[in-house]
Amino acid sequence: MKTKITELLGITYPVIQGGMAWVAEYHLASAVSEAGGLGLIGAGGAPAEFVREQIRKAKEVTKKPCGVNIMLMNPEAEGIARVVVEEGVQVVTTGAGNPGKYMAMWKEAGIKVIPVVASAAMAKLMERAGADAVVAEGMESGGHIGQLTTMALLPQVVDAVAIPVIAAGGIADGRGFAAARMLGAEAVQMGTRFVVARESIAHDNYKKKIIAARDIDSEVTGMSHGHPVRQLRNQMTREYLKLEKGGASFEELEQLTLGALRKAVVDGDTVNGTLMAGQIAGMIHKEQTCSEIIREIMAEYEELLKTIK
Ligand code: TUI
Repeated sequence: MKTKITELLGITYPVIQGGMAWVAEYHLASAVSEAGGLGLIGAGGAPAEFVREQIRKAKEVTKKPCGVNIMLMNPEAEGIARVVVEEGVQVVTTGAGNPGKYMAMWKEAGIKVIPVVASAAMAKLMERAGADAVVAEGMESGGHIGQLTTMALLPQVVDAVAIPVIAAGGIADGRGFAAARMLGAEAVQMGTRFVVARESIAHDNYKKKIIAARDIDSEVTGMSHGHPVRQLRNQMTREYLKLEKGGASFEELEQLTLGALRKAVVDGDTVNGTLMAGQIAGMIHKEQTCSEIIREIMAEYEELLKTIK
């Protein structure tokens, strides 16, 4: 399937895997790239040298390019920004901030830069700064989110910029893919569905929680201090939201979530861990390989096209 994004990135299918902290290690990233999409190594809060190792391991197992997602709130973001240049990474996506100060360095190294944005204004800013494309991420997504839904955000970003737009948030099957294409997206990015991929190293307990989740099972914590994070409801979110409602300070709330993503992904702690997942968790019913996921979505899309005039 040809779109501006498959052309830009040299991939077979316009499907990008979200750069999920702890989950998106080289195993998942290489599997998505091997399956014809674009896999990303999610740097999350990791040290720069860990990211370098991940990039090298990905290169050992696939000849296809894997990108790196840099979470800009990570204090090590600057070091990681240099590592991607040193290791010859071809695609970088960024999240949770403005990557403006790294843009010149990345462009000079020939890296394709794709910032994740949550508003049309940010998309315009990124285009002016030299971005090759943007991911417009709606608040249906898991993890750190903005304020707008994909349905409202995506067409406004598409109208605001001339560079290709990738849709994220609330997309997990061929219907979502088709809807995103109709709203002007040249590709989709999916996170939650890939957490449950066979090649994802996420703990089985976490995968099972996503598979068991219903449409209404996610909560947004941290809204009061400007760091909204979508995750599945559990004891931790109940405690967090109770404290937050009572006016708890940022520091107090931070104590509750310190290391909680690792607890969920690595230890399988579904009680105190942060089970980041999008609103579409309710439509994910089984573990599949990355190749099965991508092929299924493409097949559903092709079938859908036959039903519309
Ligand atoms: O970054 C994400 N999602 C994430 S990052 C993350 S790591 C984390 N771990 C523990 C607690 C909290 C976070 C988990 N999920 N998505 C991309 C994204 N970027 N969504 C929204 C934005 C965004 C928001 C504001 C991008 C730019 C922006 O601009 C602000 C500015 O600096 O102007």
